[in-house]
Amino acid sequence: MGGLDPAFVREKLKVYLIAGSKDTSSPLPVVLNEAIAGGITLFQFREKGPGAMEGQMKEALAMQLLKQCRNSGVPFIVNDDVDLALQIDADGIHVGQDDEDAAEVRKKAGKNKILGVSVHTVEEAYTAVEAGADYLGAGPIYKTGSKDDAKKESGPEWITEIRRNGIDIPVAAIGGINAGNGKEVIEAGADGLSVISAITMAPSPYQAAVELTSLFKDSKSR
Ligand code: 3NM
Repeated sequence: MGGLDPAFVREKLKVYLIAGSKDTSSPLPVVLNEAIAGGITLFQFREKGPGAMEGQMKEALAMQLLKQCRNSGVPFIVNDDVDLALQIDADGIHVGQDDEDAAEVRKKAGKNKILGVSVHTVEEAYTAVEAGADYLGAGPIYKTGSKDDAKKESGPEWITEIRRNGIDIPVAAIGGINAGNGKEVIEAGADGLSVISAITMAPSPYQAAVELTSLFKDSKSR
């Protein structure tokens, strides 16, 4: 188990925006501001893929986004860059299976940072829990255009399978999720919906965030 109160983490996972500078057509800080106004509960800075920023440019953008999140009480997670996360004192770190080992990240980050781990098999899920993950990222639930090396989509059944195996730590579902299909994902047992394109590519990121938020108002969340 991770270091944080699972009830706190569960609350924060609900509408979880993930984005880097290449995921938006308007500047990312503008999209983030709209998404925050629309009610997102968590943000992950995922600066990856062709043309991604590095070094000082990446750090400067991270600092700017962190400030926006801090001003509005939205925790700020860094994807796969432990040094950056520690340097800017982010609220958490998310790692995939090909990134730094989660147990190592937990050691470096201490107990008080949120640690998320992407999992695609039940075994990976058990290992992530052992390593001290606060939440699991489970996907891709539906087909995604936002990750070049994404695995084949699993459907909401992947969430059901995690729960059936007795894993009850907070789970954020990811991959092709939007306001139209999010409800069935919550009903399958997900605590939160992680999205890139549903917000970053929406004509109104604000409206998209509002619609995702509203799914939790009439769904029975755990
Ligand atoms: N991780 P969208 S799928 C970043 O399966 C990421 O672990 C995935 O983007 C996984 O909401 C994915 O636009 C991309 O489909 C999600």
